[in-house]
Amino acid sequence: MSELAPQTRSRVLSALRGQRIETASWAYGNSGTRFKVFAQQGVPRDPYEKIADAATVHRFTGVAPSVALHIPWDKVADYAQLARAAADAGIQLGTINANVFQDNDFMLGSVTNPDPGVRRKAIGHLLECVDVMDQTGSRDLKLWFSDGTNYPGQDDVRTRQDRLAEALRETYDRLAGDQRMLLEYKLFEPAFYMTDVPDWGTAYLHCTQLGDRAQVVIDTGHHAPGTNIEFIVAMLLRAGRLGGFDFNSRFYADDDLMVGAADPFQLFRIMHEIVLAGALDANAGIAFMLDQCHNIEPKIPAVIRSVMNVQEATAKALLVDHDALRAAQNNGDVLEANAAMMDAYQTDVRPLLRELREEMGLDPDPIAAYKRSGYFEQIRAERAQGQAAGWGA
Ligand code: PSV
Ligand code: MN
Ligand code: MN
Repeated sequence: MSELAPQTRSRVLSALRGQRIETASWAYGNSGTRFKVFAQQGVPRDPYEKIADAATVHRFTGVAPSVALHIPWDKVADYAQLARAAADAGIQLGTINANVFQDNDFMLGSVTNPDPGVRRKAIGHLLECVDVMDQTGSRDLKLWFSDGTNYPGQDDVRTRQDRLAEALRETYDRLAGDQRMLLEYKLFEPAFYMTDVPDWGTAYLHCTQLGDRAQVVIDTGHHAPGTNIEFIVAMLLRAGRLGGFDFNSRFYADDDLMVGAADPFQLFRIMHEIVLAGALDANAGIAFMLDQCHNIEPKIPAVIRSVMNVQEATAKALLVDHDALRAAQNNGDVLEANAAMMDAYQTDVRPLLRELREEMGLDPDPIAAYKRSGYFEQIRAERAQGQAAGWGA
């Protein structure tokens, strides 16, 4: 990295210092596939212990100061007390994720269910999540609906959209102050024929009908293979409707593997669009969240690795020479334009990130520092029996 111009170096370091990545409470608990949940030692037994693990990730990375909750997986009697516990541990409670997909009543859908009583129950949960936000001080409510149908003709597509719009409207109108609604889309699963919010276009349409504080969230695992996700990023940025990301990796479907593990180049291309739009800064309002499950790998180091992968992709994106890129684009120089991207992508940014961590008073190697810290030995001894995360519960 020694050839970096001093101005570039300080610009990149300062942007990386300001980066914020939110981890997910459910990543710290047991999880698995529909075939088996492998229990791990030392996993959290309650939301307080999930917060302690998230705070540990922040302690070693310095850029993960908040943790997202999933309700009711993280249900507690007193959310204000939970927020205080988080503050005492040096982090904040972040996005509140609603869960209207794990109740028998929701077999035919939650907010799009043909039964008005079931729809009322689902909306009641969404409103309850806003009550939680009032107590935790969270800005964002993240909504993902498993709603859809398995067979053609099972229900009426447009009527279901009307029901969805009604539920979103009632929830949106309950938001106050700077609270936002993030609407997440997913191509399929668990619905196999038609999902009610399958793509960014559907999410975008609903958001524009609601108001400025309704924004689309992109989960990187929720697309058909080969989808150009960075194009979606660019489109939503241009429309002022990108609320955030659920980062993870997929080889096949919604695999929820560590971000940057399957396709680090895609992650770089996504971060390039973010940097180009000046949207990395926390003030830009894009929430960079992890939505992952660590079924077979130790959880805390896996989350640390994921945070580092996002940092590496971001550092490379920050190194793209925009002047050279624009000049090549304007000259129609295809190869030089591509070279500007590839030169940045192929740079080894790990020395720069080690330097950043030293400047921040952190160990340059967060995973080695975590392993040396004795934290795992401590939680293994203290937490005799772990609680399964939502997916495995
Ligand atoms: C659905 O697949 C999803 O991506 C939503 O964000 C859920 O809230 C989350 O997974 C839970 O892991
Ligand atoms: Mn997600
Ligand atoms: Mn998902």
